Amino acid sequence: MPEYRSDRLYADPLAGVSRFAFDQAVVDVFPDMIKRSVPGYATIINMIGDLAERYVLSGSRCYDLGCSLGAATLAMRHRIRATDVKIVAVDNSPAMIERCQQVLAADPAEPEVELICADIQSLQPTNGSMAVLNFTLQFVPLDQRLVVLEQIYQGLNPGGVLILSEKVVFEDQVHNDLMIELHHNFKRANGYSELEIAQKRSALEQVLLPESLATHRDRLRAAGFSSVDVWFQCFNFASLIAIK
Ligand code: GEK
Repeated sequence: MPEYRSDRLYADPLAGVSRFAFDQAVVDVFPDMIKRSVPGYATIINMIGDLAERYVLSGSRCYDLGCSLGAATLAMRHRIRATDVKIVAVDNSPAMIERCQQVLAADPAEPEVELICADIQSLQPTNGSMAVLNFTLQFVPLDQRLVVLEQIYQGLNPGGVLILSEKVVFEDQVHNDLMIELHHNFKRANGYSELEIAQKRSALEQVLLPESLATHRDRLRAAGFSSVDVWFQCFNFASLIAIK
């Protein structure tokens, strides 16, 4: 299994903070980075497994869109009880895909996983019973997000489910500031310094574009989903379930 380092990417003062990218340096620290940065990440991954057991039907496909190192793929793979299922895992970062390939090769479980290095905007799912966008849509340009959700909706079978997890913003400014502060406290408690928090925040500006829960609910309904709501939230991180 690959070895991972702890995340110190923003620990030293940088002359200029460049735009955040999912490159080799991020891949090398990714499991530590996401666990220490996203409140509830482990719970969400576990629940993706629970939902896979419940929703994935025999003879269908599952999609992990923006799969990174395959955490959601593995959660689904280990919990699917249906037979003749294929998981399609997609990411547009070659460094992520290369490492994910190693992670999957070390995992002997069924079902089959097809790993694709591509932009999720160019992928048309088919015969899906479950799709996962676990903190991926937030990196897709705003004007492309509805098209991505429409493609997923088209590719799901009736009764199929989409899990959409996102960093979110709140319309009430006081509440929004409080959620940001509580998230920063979470990062401090996990060992990140003020400098690390500030430099990472600046790297993600213009790259990770969060929206409100109302915007996500409205867009999921506009894409066609009939049942849409939040099942998990911790501060400004939330996950929605949308059922076709
Ligand atoms: C997890 N889901 O561990 N097409 C394909 N991949 C993309 C695109 C795109 N347009 N934009 C971003 N990505 C994972 C965590 S991380 C979330 C997801 C985070 C990919 C990008 O390369 C990265 O691997 C992933 O989406 C986002 O459950 O780091 O905050």
